Amino acid sequence: MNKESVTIPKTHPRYISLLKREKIIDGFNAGIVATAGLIAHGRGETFDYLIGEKTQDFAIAAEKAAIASLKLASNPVISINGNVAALVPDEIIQLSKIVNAKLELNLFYRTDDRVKNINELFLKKGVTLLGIEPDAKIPGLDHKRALCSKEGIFSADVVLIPLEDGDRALALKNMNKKVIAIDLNPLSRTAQVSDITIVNELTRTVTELIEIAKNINDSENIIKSYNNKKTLSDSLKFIKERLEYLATS
Ligand code: PTJ
Repeated sequence: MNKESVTIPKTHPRYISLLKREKIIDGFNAGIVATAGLIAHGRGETFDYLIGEKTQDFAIAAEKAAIASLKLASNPVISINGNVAALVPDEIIQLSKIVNAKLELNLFYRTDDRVKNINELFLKKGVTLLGIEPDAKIPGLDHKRALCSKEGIFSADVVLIPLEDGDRALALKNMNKKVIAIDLNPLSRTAQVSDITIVNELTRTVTELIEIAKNINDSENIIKSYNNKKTLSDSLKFIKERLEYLATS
């Protein structure tokens, strides 16, 4: 354990962001978050600054398309990694129930210890994750990150991948799945190859997805009119215009 003891006062102007950082550090100390998960989180914080640490319209459009796709799917699966387990374990369970999706552990940095720790975290919440004892492989990927479950990711038609690595996102696309990414970096390979890219922070996104799922109707039309190229373009334009405004005001 290598944890500095800090209490973040609620009055701190960046309280919410610091609380998420603490959850990631706690997750790291509990053997849930990968070392690289700390770096990934920091990169996410940077991009969150660029979009104003708020959900923007381009994210709402993608979130609606994501829920419409999950609801119409025949075998939807939500992929769980260390950062998801540390930041939104309860919310992701709630979302999976509302959209009838399976939850599958799928780690980039897969170790027996991390599998055990994340499995136990969810078991304590009454949820059995798929992918603990994998029985299939995502074709075209080397090493353990290809491991998956036949009844889950392997046979899924729609997969929600929060904070994914670009290679695996592409490998899932090559299996003809509809891929929904949550990624604050609109330039990442994951963001670029996915069918629906939610350029938004994970915690905000999952909370919003739950609310959208409760109220959505007209899923077919939402999907028909959704354009991911536009979402990515709108997110980059938003960042450009925001920086121009901040630089000149
Ligand atoms: O738990 P594991 O072993 O499966 O590993 C998980 C990580 C995230 C370490 C692994 O998938 C990885 O290395 O991912 P990358 O390639 O670092 O990509 C993570 C992406 O998520 C980056 O584009 C970040 O900007 C973005 N990101 C980080 N934190 C958040 C985020 N996006 C949304 N919300 C966040 N909180």
